[in-house]
Amino acid sequence: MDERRWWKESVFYQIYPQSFCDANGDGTGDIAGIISKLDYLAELGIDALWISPVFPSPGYDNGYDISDYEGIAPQYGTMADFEQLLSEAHARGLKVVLDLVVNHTSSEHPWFKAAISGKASRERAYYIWRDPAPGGGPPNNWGALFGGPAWSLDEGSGQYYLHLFSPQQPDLNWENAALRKELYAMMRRWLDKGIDGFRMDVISLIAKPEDFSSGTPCPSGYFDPRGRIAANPKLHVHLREMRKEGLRGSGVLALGEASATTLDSARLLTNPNGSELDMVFQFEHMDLDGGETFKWTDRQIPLPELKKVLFKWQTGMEGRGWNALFWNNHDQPRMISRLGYGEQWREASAKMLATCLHMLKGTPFIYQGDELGMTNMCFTSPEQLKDSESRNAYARYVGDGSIKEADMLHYISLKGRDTARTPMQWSAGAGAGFTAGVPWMPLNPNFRHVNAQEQLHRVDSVLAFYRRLITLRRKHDVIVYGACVPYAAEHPGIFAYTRVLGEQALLVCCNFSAESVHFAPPDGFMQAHTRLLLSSYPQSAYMQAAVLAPYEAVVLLNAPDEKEE
Ligand code: TEU
Repeated sequence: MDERRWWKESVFYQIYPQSFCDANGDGTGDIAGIISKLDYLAELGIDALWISPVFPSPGYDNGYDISDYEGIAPQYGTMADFEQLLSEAHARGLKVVLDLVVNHTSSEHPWFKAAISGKASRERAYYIWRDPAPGGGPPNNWGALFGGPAWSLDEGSGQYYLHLFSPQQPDLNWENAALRKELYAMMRRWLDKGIDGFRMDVISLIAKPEDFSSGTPCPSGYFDPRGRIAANPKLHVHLREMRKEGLRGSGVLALGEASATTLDSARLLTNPNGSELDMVFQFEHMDLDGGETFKWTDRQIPLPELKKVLFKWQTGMEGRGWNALFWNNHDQPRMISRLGYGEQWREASAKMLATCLHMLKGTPFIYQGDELGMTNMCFTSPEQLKDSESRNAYARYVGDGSIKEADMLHYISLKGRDTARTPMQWSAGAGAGFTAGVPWMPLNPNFRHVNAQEQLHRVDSVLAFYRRLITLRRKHDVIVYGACVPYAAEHPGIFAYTRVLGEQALLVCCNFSAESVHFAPPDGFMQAHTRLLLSSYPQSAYMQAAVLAPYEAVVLLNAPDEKEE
């Protein structure tokens, strides 16, 4: 069995602070708002919080452009507020994991300001500079993720600096030992405050390869260098050093956002001896409806491909590493909407998707609002868009006439990053209970019927279902440590698998269709000691007739030695 670790046995909850809860009425969420909801979170049953960045930032990328690693942005509160959040979370048994963005800083960070002031500055080498291409222009054809080239010109020196995301997010040069030392010291200061770990933003991209040559362009017109960068073996060298010096060895959670990472690399990154990271988010299943190369379509994720990718990661990581499991985050649309499930099936499909995810092997992450069955936003005007990726894409493709305005808004509502960043829906009242002021981004109009207040005391609510699901994880080791074995992998409408740990076995069957489906269990799952551990419906016909209702998920348990509670 894998070694027991607290973060394997936990359910995490991601807070996007800007949209979580606004205590001071300025329309933007804040730390005091998070504190006010800690009881709600503790009652949900989660174990740990991942808090998206709350550091000072010009906000070009909603805090993923940090201008001071050691402070708290005034819009969120003060360091004293943060310390209170930490101690109140700990008092409720909740661990706190901070978002750490060390692939790049903000262009407003004092390091970058010094670096761009002249070639002689000490911090110049903290960033990545290249001379123009021989004929002039950027050094290669690499594209930035938020549009345009990955290089911007520093007119003073005539050199270009690298930015994989936006020009306001210059990439740090991890080859520079003085920079690494500063970063590790900063991490240790946060650990000294008592945080429990870091979620490390695009950590797979910190080690830039020596090969800075151009590559084959994507439909955007640029080469996407992320695969090449993530494959650089130097990444593992840096992470081992970071583990020793920044994290002071094991014990502190290092959760990596590993975009463009292969299975082989993820096995190294999360190898069980803990020398690098503990677990990673991989994105292969998120890329199935367009990927990062061209997401502005209405293509949907085909279930057979979704299963294929997730099973590859389930079986491929078995005994070799650890997966972080997620359907949603602040960069991804809501999975219910992404799969095209309408209002009629919203609650049923929310419960089914939750079951499917939480029963896989790995650590499940709930993104704020998942537990209510929140959906994508339907944007009707470009003025409503806040995210630079969507705004830039809108300007480019509507601007050059390649995509019609209404179509682009539709694609952005389906796939853009703003669509899951609408404020948390706490109640049907003014401001959805999120704010007493004017919310920083539009509320999803469905807050009047999709909200926490309505679900708190309703026994068949999505929220109540999440509580049951989370409780199960604590009771059955097989949910945490059982190996995942795909079942009926070719079935077009059902996502099914078993989990096996010694004598214990689970069968998980999830109906991804709006039809009732007869679906026979594998041998050994209709024994005297088989019981229905969970169904997402109040009454299930599965044990009697092997029939799954539309979007029903069931979990069966074979536990010969276990007594019925
Ligand atoms: O995201 C990195 C990343 O590569 C993707 O998640 C990407 O933002 C998305 O697929 C674009 O469609 C991280 C953060 O989670 C994101 O919010 C930041 O904008 C980005 O890094 C830069 O810091």
